[in-house]
Amino acid sequence: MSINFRDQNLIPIWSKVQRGKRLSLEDGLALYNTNDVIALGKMAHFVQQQKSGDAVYFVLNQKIEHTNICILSCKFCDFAVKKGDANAYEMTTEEILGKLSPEIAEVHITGGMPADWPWERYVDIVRSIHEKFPHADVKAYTAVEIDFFHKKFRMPIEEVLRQLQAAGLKTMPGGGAEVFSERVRKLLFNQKIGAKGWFEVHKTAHKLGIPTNSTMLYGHVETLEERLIHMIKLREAQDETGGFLTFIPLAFQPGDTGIKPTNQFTSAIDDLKTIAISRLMLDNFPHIKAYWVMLTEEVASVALNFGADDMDGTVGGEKIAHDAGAISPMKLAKNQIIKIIRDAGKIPVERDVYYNALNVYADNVVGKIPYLNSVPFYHHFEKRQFKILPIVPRRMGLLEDKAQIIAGPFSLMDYFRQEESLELLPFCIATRDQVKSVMLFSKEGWLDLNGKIIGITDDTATSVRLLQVLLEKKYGVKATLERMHAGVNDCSKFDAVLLIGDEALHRNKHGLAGFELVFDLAKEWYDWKKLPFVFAVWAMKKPLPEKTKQELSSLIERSLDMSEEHFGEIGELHGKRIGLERKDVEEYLEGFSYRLGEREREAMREFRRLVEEINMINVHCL
Ligand code: V47
Repeated sequence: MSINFRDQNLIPIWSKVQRGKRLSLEDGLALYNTNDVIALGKMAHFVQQQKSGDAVYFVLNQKIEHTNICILSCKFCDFAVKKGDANAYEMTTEEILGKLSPEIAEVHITGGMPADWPWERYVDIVRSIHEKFPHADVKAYTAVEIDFFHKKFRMPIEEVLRQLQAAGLKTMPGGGAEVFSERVRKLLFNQKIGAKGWFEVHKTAHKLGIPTNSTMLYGHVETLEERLIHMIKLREAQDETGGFLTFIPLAFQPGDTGIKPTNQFTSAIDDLKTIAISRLMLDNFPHIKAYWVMLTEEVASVALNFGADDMDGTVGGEKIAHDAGAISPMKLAKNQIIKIIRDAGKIPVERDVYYNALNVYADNVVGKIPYLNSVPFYHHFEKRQFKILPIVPRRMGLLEDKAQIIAGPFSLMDYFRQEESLELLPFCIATRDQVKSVMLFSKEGWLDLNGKIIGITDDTATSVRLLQVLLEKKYGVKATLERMHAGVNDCSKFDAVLLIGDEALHRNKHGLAGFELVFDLAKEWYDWKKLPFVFAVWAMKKPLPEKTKQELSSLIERSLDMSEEHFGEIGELHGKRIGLERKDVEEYLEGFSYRLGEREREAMREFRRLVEEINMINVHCL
């Protein structure tokens, strides 16, 4: 991709971005100081496309702000009041449940911190929602609230989180981060936890398998340098835990806070720069959210081509921003969100709290397995009328069942299940002998796994069956398999863990603490059968016009041909995020066969026979 730069200072930064190199604080400042906003947006859009293809996510969600009574008095907040205030309110659990409906997929809970609520009341809110609306994932309580519970109820942070997790808490929102600057904290929120406390809560949550979000409140008294330091601190924490799902820049709503004498909102240029710069700085964050409630619908729409791949959701019941004068509508209907995303040229993807795609609302969607081993299919792919949706293998199969995807490298098991409605293209993801990215990390040898519990990544449809075949047919062992959720998990409770894709590749090189033994499933298969293993095959929905099939095949063929000459270039761009050198990537990609030949077909037949023997051919989940 080429960009016409008006600001020459951006050229060395673009060169870094294209080579997957990290940006520094100085780079960030150069980006904030540029007037070449279009070039900045294009750079961010390049990274956005690498991470999310054409997808923009949204969720059907409801905000619950259970009370506005708060013992703190943060200067930027127009929402909080003191007990006895005429506007003070406290919701009962029944009132909260009354705000929800069965189609809601995410309940976002955050509120004031009153002096007199007992601990059980907070747990009861989470438990009641989880029990009454099991399909609604609970995203509850900011780090500030968790820290408040820890101090008020004299429980370690870990215990607070464990109890909430047991009640049904799935993820945590990113609020309360404000700006990680002691200077700003003393000026605006001196009673609140600072960076140290905020990170302690989030890292503890990640350790327990609770993914979290992150925010930055900008546009008040902070400097540009403080914003960038904030992003760099988040990036470092993400390197450590990998537990953050998204970053949400929150544009300050001045309201009656009196912080800004002229009560100005942030400008659209500042908002778009902040979205784009966060996409470029936070190279290890999967998502950047354009929170339309604070940005306005118009700025959020443009942000979808400036680095943001996430629009939050319908957001019923929001008060924090609206009490501070936000001019966005109180609730954005689903169809309006879909229209905004489509008009931006993107695929509207309805998601759950973990960013699993539940439904897509676009035509001509082609799936992309978001792992390094699939890059050769897409690195030089010219999209034409197709739109690209990165999606893990099992979820791709689920969308294929709903006919929401027209083609993709389907997991072999999904191809077996759906064979009638699919037509094979001559491409696959198959290993020759080893794979390095479908790995069982174990505390025990194979034979000792009998009767043990194995954690299974949520991503897999085929590797899990290969594992079952190996356990039962090669080793004569039966274990209990338990699905993990997307994002960080607490693996310590399992005897072994099956990981696939880039996470497995990373762990294969750097280890998974507590799991001494590492087994490569393709190697186990090869040593046993002397056959390659086919993990995925390209297929297209029947009946699609012959012309579409021809076009797709030739676009894939062309990308493969060009990529096979340039595995080193792919290594340069993608290696660092997985912790691999350029030569590791070259070696890894050379281990795959991307074209479906006779050996691969034979391997498919043999695997199918074994899966049928263990009676698992049509079983969807565990
Ligand atoms: O922590 C308070 C901010 C946050 C104002 O995790 C204000 O998905 C602007 O964190 N102007 C709460 N912001 C909201 C929040 C959030 C929102 C959307 C999604 C997610 C998520 C999290 O709102 C507070 C504070 O930083 N805030 N007052 C104001 N006047």
